[in-house]
Amino acid sequence: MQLSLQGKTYVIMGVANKRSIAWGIARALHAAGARLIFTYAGERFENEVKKLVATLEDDTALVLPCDVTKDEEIASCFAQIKEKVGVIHGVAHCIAFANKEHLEGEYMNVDREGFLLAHNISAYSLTAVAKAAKELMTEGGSIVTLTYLGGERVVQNYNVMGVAKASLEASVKYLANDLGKYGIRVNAISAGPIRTLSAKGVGDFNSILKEIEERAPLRRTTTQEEVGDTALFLFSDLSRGVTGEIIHVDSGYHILA
Ligand code: NDP
Ligand code: KAL
Repeated sequence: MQLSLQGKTYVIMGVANKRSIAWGIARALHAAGARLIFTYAGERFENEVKKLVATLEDDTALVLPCDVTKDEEIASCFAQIKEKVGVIHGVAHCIAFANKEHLEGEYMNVDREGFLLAHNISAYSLTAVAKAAKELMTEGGSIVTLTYLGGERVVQNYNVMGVAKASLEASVKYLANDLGKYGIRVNAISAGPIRTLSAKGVGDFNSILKEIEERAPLRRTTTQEEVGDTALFLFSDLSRGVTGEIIHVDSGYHILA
C-alpha cells in the first residue's frame, strides 16, 4: 500500500499564508501527487493564497472563495468544484475563528454573539462542508479537520474556542457515523501549538512553546510538516480502517498530567 495520491483531488480550506497548517497539508499532498483545490474566506488573503499556489507550479490547481458563514458560498463553491473537477476524494478543514476579546480572561465573559460566532465558523462549518462535499465524494473519501487540546481540557485563554473545539470533535464522531456507509471517513488532528497568523497576538505564545520544549515527551514543538504528514496518512488508503478518530500530533504533550 502506497502513500501516492496520484489521480486524487482534495479541497484545502484555510490557507492564509505560508505558515498556515493548511499550507503544510497542501505541501504534503502535493508532494504525493494529488490535485489540489484551495478555498479562502475573504478578499483579504486572496492574493496571498494565489501567490502561494503559484509556487506549486501545478496548473490544475484551483483557488475559489468560500466564506463558511455563508450557505450560498459553500453551495456555489462545491458546485463550481463539481463542474470543473467532478469527483473529489477529500477535504482538509483548517478553519477557526473567535473574537479576540473572548480569548483572554474568564471564559464566562463571552456573550451570546461571540459564542455563536465561534461555534458557527469553527464547529458548524465542518458539518455544512461535509454535507456539500459528500455529493462529490462518489468514490469514497476522507475529511480531516484540526483541533486542539483545549477542546478536551481547560487551557488558559482558549476559552470559547475550547468549547467550540469540543463541539467540533463531537461533530467528527457523528459525521463519521453518518458518512461511513458512503465510504467516507472523518477524522481530526489535534495539533500542538504552532506559530501561525491565528496564534499571533496571543499573549505569551513563547512561554507556551517553551513549556512544550521542556515537558512534551518528544521535547520539541509541533511543525506544519508533522501535521501535513499525518494528514497525508489520513487521506491515503493506509488509514482505510480509521474513522471518528482524534489523532494527537503534539509531541505527546496530551498524555501529561
Ligand atoms: P491560520 O490563521 O493560518 O488559518 C486560519 C484560517 O481560518 C484562515 O485561513 C482563515 O481564512 C480561516 N477562516 C476564518 N474565518 C473563516 C470563514 N468565515 N470562512 C472560511 N475560512 C475562515 O491558522 P492555523 O493554521 O493555525 O489554523 C488552522 C486550524 O488549525 C484552525 O482550526 C485552528 O484552530 C487549528 N489549530 C491550530 C493550532 C496552532 O497552534 N496554530 C493548534 C491546534 C489547532 P482567511 O484567512 O481567508 O480569513
Ligand atoms: C491557548 C492558546 C493560546 C491562544 C488562545 C486562543 C487561540 C484561539 C485560536 C483562534 C483561531 C484565534 C483567532 O480566532 C484569532 C482572531 O481573533 C484574530 N486573528 C485573525 O483574524 C487572523 C488575521 C485570521 C487569519 O485568523 C483567523 N483565525 O481567521 C492556544 C494556542 C496554544 C494554540 C492555538 C493557536 C490553537 C488554535 O486553535 O489556533
